Amino acid sequence: MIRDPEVMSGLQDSVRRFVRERLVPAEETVAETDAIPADIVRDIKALGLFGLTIPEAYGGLGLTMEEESLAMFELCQTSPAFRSLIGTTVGIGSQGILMDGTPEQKDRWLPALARGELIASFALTEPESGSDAASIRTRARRDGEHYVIDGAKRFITNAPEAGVFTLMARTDPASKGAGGITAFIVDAKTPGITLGRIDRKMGQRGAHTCDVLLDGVRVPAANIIGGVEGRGFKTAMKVLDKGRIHIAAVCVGVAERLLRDMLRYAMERKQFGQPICEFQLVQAMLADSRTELYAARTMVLDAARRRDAGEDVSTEAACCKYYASEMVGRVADRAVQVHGGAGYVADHGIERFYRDVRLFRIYEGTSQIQQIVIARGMVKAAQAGQ
Ligand code: COS
Repeated sequence: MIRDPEVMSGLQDSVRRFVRERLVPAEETVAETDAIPADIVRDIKALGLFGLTIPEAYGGLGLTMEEESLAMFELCQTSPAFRSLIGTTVGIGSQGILMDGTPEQKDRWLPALARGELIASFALTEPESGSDAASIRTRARRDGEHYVIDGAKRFITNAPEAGVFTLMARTDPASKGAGGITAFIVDAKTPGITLGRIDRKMGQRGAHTCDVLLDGVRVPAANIIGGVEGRGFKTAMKVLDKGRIHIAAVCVGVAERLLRDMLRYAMERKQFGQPICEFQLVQAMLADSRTELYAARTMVLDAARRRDAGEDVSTEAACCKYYASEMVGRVADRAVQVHGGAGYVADHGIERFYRDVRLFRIYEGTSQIQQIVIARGMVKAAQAGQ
């Protein structure tokens, strides 16, 4: 749903200009220094990008899913690290509070998140619990008006920058599955929290992940998202449903950029006396990429519109994440191929994107998890006679 086409197209224009004028020229610096320059972080805040999905009542832009997807199509036509800075606040880090939080929790946290003063991070994965999210071991034990949390979280995006965590912990040790899990809002400054060293990753330099270790971390009982124990797994799954459409939109944005670079190179580069875009085998790579990108873009917008209309899009969100993340992997591979030797050396940035996009098939649920979610959704719908 697009609420006001004129406002939306103004937002798309300003993000497009920002990407072209500020972010693309900084890509190399970010890759070399593994950091986003402070002046760019300041401009990202000033543009209101941290508040994209936080309702206007809390100082954000309150974008619908369709609007958010269109914004991501633009913002992600550059290194994914820039999106990652706002990604956990716009997406999985804040959405639990937004979807299931109490009015007091929303008042307390959302305005600072919308302004970018606080970065929110989503802490679900653990050393022994990745795809099997219901098996988390991090324990939260009630102690008067507090819970004491002990455990370890792994690969937590933006943990080094986070001011607050949406953190899933087991409050009922008797229940080994999803029902014993509770979602907490954890202030990152709480004593007992330590961070591991920043992970050295294959790509996405400038976006940081690390372990979050919790040792006797006292969190007020009032910080249980929604105030009720045992609902944390469902909160996390709902957050991921939305997050998967978001990541699919991110993949579409990055693929747009790669395809544009690929086409430009194919039109400029001459071999055998003519631009290589005249060769049918190169055309096949361009055409396959355009076709798959178009399909992914259309899927994302369809799922986003359905979600905005109030439909349960768990299955469609998984379809989008699965297809778009695999699609951008193929497009990046063809981009390297069309660039040939120039794609393999670091100068053109193509090999950097090739490494960057590999993550999309893994985080917020691997492709294999998306396949499981899709097939289960099909069976469930068939059983319900839909
Ligand atoms: N929305 C709301 N509730 C949901 C849900 C969703 N999308 N998906 C599952 N649930 C509910 C189920 O209805 C069930 O509730 P009841 O016990 O009341 O019936 C409960 O949650 C448990 O669901 P289920 O039995 O399907 O859980 P599983 O342990 O089988 O796990 C998968 C399901 C595999 C889909 C889940 O563990 C998953 O998504 N894993 C990947 C995690 C991930 O993406 N990690 C990335 C790290 S975060 S960047």
